[in-house]
Amino acid sequence: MKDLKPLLLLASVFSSVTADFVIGVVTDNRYYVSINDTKWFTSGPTFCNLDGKVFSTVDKSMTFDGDYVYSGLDKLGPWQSNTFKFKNNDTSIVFELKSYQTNDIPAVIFTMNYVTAAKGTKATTANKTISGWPSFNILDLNQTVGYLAYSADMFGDRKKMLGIWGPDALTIRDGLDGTGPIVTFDKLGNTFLFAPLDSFMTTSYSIDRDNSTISWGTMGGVDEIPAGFTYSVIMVYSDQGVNGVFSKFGTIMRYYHDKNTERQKTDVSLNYIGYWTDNGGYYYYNTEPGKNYEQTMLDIKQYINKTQIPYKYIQLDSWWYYKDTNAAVTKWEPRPDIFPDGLVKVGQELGLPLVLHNRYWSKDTPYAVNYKFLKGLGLSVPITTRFWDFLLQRAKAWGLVVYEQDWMYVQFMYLEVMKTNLTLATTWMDAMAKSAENNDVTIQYCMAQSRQALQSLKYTAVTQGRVSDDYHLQHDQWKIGISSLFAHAVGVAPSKDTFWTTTNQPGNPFNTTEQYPALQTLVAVLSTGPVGPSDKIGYTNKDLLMKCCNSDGLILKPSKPATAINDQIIETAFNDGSGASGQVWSTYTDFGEYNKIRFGIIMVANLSKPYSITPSRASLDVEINQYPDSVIYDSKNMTKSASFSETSPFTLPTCLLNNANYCLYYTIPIMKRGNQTIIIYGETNKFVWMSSQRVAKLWVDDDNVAVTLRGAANENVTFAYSINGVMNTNTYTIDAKTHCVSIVIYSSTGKSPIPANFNCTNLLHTSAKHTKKAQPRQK
Ligand SMILES: *[C@@H]1O[C@H](CO)[C@@H](O)[C@H](O)[C@H]1NC(C)=O
Ligand SMILES: *[C@@H]1O[C@H](CO)[C@@H](O)[C@H](O)[C@H]1NC(C)=O
Ligand SMILES: *[C@@H]1O[C@H](CO)[C@@H](O)[C@H](O)[C@H]1NC(C)=O
Ligand SMILES: *[C@@H]1O[C@H](CO)[C@@H](O)[C@H](O)[C@H]1NC(C)=O
Ligand SMILES: *[C@@H]1O[C@H](CO)[C@@H](O)[C@H](O)[C@H]1NC(C)=O
Ligand SMILES: *[C@@H]1O[C@H](CO)[C@@H](O)[C@H](O)[C@H]1NC(C)=O
Ligand SMILES: *[C@@H]1O[C@H](CO)[C@@H](O)[C@H](O)[C@H]1NC(C)=O
Ligand SMILES: *[C@@H]1O[C@H](CO)[C@@H](O)[C@H](O)[C@H]1NC(C)=O
Ligand SMILES: *[C@@H]1O[C@H](CO)[C@@H](O)[C@H](O)[C@H]1NC(C)=O
Ligand SMILES: *[C@@H]1O[C@H](CO)[C@@H](O)[C@H](O)[C@H]1NC(C)=O
Ligand SMILES: *[C@@H]1O[C@H](CO)[C@@H](O)[C@H](O)[C@H]1NC(C)=O
Ligand SMILES: CC(=O)N[C@H]1CO[C@H](CO)[C@@H](O)[C@@H]1O
Repeated sequence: MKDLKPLLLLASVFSSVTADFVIGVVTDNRYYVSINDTKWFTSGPTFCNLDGKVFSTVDKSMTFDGDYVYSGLDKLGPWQSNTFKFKNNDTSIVFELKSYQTNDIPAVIFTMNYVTAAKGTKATTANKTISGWPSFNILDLNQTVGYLAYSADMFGDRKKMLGIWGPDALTIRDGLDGTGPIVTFDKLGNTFLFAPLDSFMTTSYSIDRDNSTISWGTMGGVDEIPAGFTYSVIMVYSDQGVNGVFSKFGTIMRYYHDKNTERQKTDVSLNYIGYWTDNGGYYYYNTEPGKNYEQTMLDIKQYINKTQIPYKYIQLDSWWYYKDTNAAVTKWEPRPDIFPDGLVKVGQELGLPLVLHNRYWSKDTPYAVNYKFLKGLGLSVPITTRFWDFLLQRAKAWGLVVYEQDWMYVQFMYLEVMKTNLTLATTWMDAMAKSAENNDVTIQYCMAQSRQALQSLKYTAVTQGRVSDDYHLQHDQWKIGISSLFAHAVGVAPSKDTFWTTTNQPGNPFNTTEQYPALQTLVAVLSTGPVGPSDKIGYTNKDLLMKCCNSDGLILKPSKPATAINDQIIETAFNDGSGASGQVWSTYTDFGEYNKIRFGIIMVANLSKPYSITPSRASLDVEINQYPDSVIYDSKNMTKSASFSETSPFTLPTCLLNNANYCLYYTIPIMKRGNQTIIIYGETNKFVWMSSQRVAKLWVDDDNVAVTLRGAANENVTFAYSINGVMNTNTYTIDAKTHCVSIVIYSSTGKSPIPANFNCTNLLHTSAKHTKKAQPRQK
């Protein structure tokens, strides 16, 4: 590589604490990425298929009409580009490498632009790509760099791979089902993430295992490209490890695609607990002895009434509609043997809005008479908004609020034309999401591939996604700390799926037990996604479950999903004892817009040896300038506390599943006012001590420390704080008129900083707007 003389350093140096990230471009379409003078990536061959031939820089059948340097300003900021123009006969293609002149966007974007139409582009197999841009050599970096590659469905969780970058990385899955974000990292925090920036449904990467290269491009089945088509791949850098890079990537992607996550705030299933009947649930294809499903659902309702568990919706899985012999749905309508009185009536009797599950469509669906469906292998796919309008509007009369689209990946993989047509997959997904938006329904994606997860950046309606296998199908499906990183980045709340709150549930269809009900409940709460138990009637541990919520069933949750810390990911990749040997996840709740006050949570499970943690190792310093001096508490022993800062690490002890389920730690900023040291613990009888759902406002300035709590009318809230080490734990009753109660912990003036008429009613998360039942449509 000695001859690599930079012609131009683009955006060149992104300075960071640990290193300088340099993207260098040399003449003739060659580029590299280095950290502190060590090249992590050097360019592989640029190529593209045209007229049945492969044009490549390797055999010089692809050459460029010079290197052009441009600069400009786009949505992300000021940029500079190196541009290479290739021409063959009438076809003209531009390859662009763009970087940003600001440390806010430590990213490089590679774009391939077909200026004119191209024909005869398809590759030898659909898994390959029809072009290579960017393309990198998979270098042997002497065991210093690890990787994490998301692959297959469940947001890339199902076949994700971690290992050491270099020859071992050649086993990374690629192609149509394999492609997902790839993250590479060293042990110091230097991290790069690669993912498509757009054209999600048609962009893949392909690994050339003979030549040790990885190339991004349009999927191999596409044989024709219209003039003006482009795709881009983004590479993002962070010196804060995998958590840091996903945070940057997410911020950039959500902004670039205008992903509006506000709809999550009014999605009942993300804000309140609900009862589930999906795979792993007690009543999944299982009714009460001698009863049909309608009677069983009413028994469940009666149990809810009796126990006063404040469920705010019910999920009905695939057992209620019509399917063919291929288990594909023919009619998405209630079967009379399931609901003899019909779903409108049952919906009314349940008195709760519904999350309704759906599968892939049958080739013989009668709906194909009136609406356009494309037929594939054992299934068919609807592609018009008109169809979804029909489907969703009718279901709203049953009480539908969330549409759960399962089997996302098969609808892409088992319809040949999806893999050859440049627009079809997007048309299919657009139609579903746009109709949901128009009908005020939200969507959960289930079994979604990475490309579909990324596509959800385009849709406000897609508020949630399943990020691991079905409950009870895989005993450790609760391990969502890695897939949640990806889901959160694309603005989707991760769902861990249903769970049981008690160990033994006699007569269950899985002939199994739940060894870790408390861990399951905790993981659901920390996910920020749905919290939906599926216990047998009479078998819910209400005390455990209600640690999730206020008395109204409102989930008290952190500001972002709990995610695996960098050192858990490093240990999984390197397997050399240098990281955390088990599950160590972190999350936090932020108060305040600009000067964030951050309360952290560290969850530990199955940790086989002690691990020393600091705020930065816990990624609690991501997205804030400085992590405040804090204390750390062990939830199992409140008298055990230690100071917690970069210079005061805390040693997490071994925490084995069978002994403890989990271990849980809380970090709390220390507030000093006058001669007082104030520590606000919060609601220590809930999983999340400090949640923005409970704490409507923290009044913190030089003269005051006060909190305003909100909740259900007359709800009693236990809230704790300490002053100079003296603990105050009291029960406060929420005012029925304002839905508030305030506690002044410190005031230098002796006066409360809280306006007398402060009213929490408008600040309450309310499901009212979306629980209203639509009127049944005229048939
Ligand atoms: C990069 O260089 C800086 C000094 O310039 C050094 O402090 C740092 O440890 C280096 N980082 C890596 C990843 O080598
Ligand atoms: C197109 O370019 C190829 C070289 O890539 C050449 O062999 C062929 O004759 C050209 N065809 C036309 C119609 O110009
Ligand atoms: C690879 O690592 C070993 C051990 O750390 C070191 O001795 C060797 O010089 C390194 N090789 C290269 C090419 O960096
Ligand atoms: C395509 O790639 C996937 C994932 O890497 C692999 O499982 C599958 O066998 C490949 N299919 C073909 C036809 O090569
Ligand atoms: C549940 O309670 C509500 C309100 O008291 C009542 O209207 C309903 O009939 C009860 N449902 C069942 C199934 O017991
Ligand atoms: C792709 O599918 C769309 C929608 O069915 C169709 O209009 C278009 O012609 C197809 N494109 C190609 C190249 O077949
Ligand atoms: C259920 O599991 C137990 C223990 O694994 C086994 O002994 C029993 O035969 C199983 N019963 C059924 C019906 O599968
Ligand atoms: C709690 O921690 C304190 C201080 O480390 C210790 O003395 C006490 O024994 C612990 N209590 C329990 C129940 O573990
Ligand atoms: C703290 O300061 C207040 C007045 O500012 C004083 O009344 C009080 O005694 C002091 N407390 C301690 C523990 O020093
Ligand atoms: C709250 O506590 C008070 C005092 O113990 C009690 O009177 C009231 O009924 C409680 N409220 C609720 C909703 O349980
Ligand atoms: C609080 O706000 C709600 C909604 O705006 C209003 O109905 C209620 O009267 C207010 N309560 C008080 C005590 O101001
Ligand atoms: C694109 C490319 O570099 N292909 C090469 C991969 O390796 C084989 C065997 O070494 C070569 O024949 C190809 O040219």
